[in-house]
Amino acid sequence: MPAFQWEDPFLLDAQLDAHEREVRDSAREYCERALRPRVVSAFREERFDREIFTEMGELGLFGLALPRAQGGNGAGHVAYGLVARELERVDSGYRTMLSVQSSLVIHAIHAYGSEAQRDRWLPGLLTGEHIGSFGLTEPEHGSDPGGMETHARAVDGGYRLTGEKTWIGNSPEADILVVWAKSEADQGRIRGFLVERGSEGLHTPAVHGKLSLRTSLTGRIVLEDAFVPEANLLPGVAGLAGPFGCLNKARYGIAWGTMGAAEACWHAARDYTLGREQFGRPLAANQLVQKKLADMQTEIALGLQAALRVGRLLDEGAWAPEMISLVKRNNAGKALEIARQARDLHGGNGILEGYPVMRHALNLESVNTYEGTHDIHALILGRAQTGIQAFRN
Ligand code: TGC
Ligand code: FAD
Repeated sequence: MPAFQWEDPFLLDAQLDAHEREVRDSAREYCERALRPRVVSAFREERFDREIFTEMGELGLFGLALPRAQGGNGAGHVAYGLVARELERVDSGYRTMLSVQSSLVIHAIHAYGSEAQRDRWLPGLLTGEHIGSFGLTEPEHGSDPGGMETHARAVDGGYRLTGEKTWIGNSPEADILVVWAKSEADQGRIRGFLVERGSEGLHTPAVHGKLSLRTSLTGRIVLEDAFVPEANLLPGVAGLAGPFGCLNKARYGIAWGTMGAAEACWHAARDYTLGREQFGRPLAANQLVQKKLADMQTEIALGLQAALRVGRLLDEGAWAPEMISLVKRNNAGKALEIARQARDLHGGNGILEGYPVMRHALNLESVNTYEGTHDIHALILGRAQTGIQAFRN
């Protein structure tokens, strides 16, 4: 009988193929060598390091789920998830960079773009030379993006876009912004537009004062009659299925990423409680503490298996969006709870920046909210099993 591996209870590693392990190991080496040393100061200073994009690009991390014929790595959805897990083990902000660039922007152009748009934008996005951004959320329309007010008016040679997007990852530095807007020329249906940096009428101020995800940049997209040429309309999709098609990919990656953050917190809590003594013995010798560690181990082992299962189904083309809602919701919520518990187990030290637990807990507050809040995914799952939508009257 094989010995129980406490840190990998269901032998996840043995369920990966050699290429997936290779991708995971190279991402882990990069994260430990290049990201971990800068994360504490980057979070403290709310510092966005643009070169992280080219570093990730050099490793081929942005094209993992894209076929080789399209310039991608062809490694598949599980490899992509494994990389998200490694990045978020260091900081959710670094995984956010991957999610936005890869799932929300590269996927949008790959899935819905013309040949010319793919040729023009994908190479630079895959290397990280170009940074992408994805504008769906508006100040008055977050969980209900179908209510968006941003609209496109057809003019000679293209469109004029007016409106405002907020909470947009990377927008202040982005070279290309995928903006979703209602097109007057298309009976008000939602269409995707590629808005280029430097477009007249485009402004992308940063959102400051975040107490969460401080290593990644968040901003607004303000469009004041901004001109977008006809050639920059994404031709392959109309309606909310467009942005949701990208969100499926990103939400799936979050299911893996959050487990990386949770593992970091669990391991930190185990190390800390083994090392610190109170009442003459290690904290880890107390039943209450061991129960918390066992709960963390259990939720992480289950969450990783679920993410792996959905990844395999994505690769096989046998998935449904609700599966992704289930794992995004569960894993983000469980990771947040684990981070809070780990912070508690560190006592007063848990609030110091030298320990990772408070930073992870703060980050996971955002992760539990973006890409569909915990409760919105509950409503998606509720609708699927009752046939009744409970979002609106
Ligand atoms: P509903 O009537 O359900 O659907 C409208 C149309 O969309 C289609 N659809 C999907 N297609 C593909 N995948 C999915 N997951 C889909 N969900 C819906 C649907 O078939 C329909 O198509 P059609 O052709 O019939 O028009 O839409 P609704 O307006 O009732 O929406 C319901 C709800 C609440 C589920 C939805 O609006 C929702 O998911 N809200 C959450 C919003 C959200 O997730 N925003 C994310 C913004 S981006 C972000 O947060 C990036 S964070 C950065 C990072 O990842 O790090
Ligand atoms: P609201 O929709 O106002 O929700 C507030 C609360 O009400 C939540 O608890 C919600 O669950 C609840 N609620 C809403 N409707 C219902 C209902 N019908 N029934 C029950 N409860 C309900 N968006 C992008 O487009 N691109 C990005 O790159 C991006 N990056 C982000 C980065 C960060 C750091 C953050 C915080 C957000 C980002 N977002 C982005 C936006 C994100 O997707 C939204 O914040 C999220 O969808 C929730 O919308 P909201 O903030 O407007 O909250």
